[in-house]
Amino acid sequence: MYYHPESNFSRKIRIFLAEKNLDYELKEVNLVNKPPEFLNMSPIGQVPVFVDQDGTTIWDSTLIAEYLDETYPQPEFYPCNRRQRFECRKWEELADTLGDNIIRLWILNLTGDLASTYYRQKYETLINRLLPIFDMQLRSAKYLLGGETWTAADVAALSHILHLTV
Ligand SMILES: N[C@@H](CCC(=O)N[C@@H](CS)C(=O)NCC(=O)O)C(=O)O
Repeated sequence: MYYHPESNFSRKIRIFLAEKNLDYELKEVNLVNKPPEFLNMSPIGQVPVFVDQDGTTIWDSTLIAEYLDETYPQPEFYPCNRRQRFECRKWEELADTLGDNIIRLWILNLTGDLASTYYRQKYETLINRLLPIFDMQLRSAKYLLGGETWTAADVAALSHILHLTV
């Protein structure tokens, strides 16, 4: 898997790989100076990118997560039931939107761009709007879908929210 150690989206897939007990090799990508071979694999130019043993190459964490769950189903992270699966995808998407804004704010703080008040406010506003939605959902249940086990939605939320602490 092509990744970056400080990438929350890479963390999401590392959790999947670990939970599914799959052997894998990590290749760190220089995100400041992206190598051409990486850009050839990833049209979006972002980590994670997963390359399976047969050469199947997938970019975008949600596509990778779905591919892993279909190809290596144990344990399952997406419910089989259509309605439940949709709920799971909805919470995963919301978590990833939170993750997008957390990583953008993190990069902004890292680069210390003083002309960035507009973007800082934009990211902070969205983060502050989304966090209570997760908080509310988890007040009455241990997991986002309310069941007995975690799903892809919880893996995504955990990966991104953990980034707020680094
Ligand atoms: N939608 C993508 C987002 C991935 C993403 O934002 N990756 C960040 C690191 S956490 C990245 O590679 N940033 C480098 C860049 O955008 O140039 C996914 O789910 O994989």
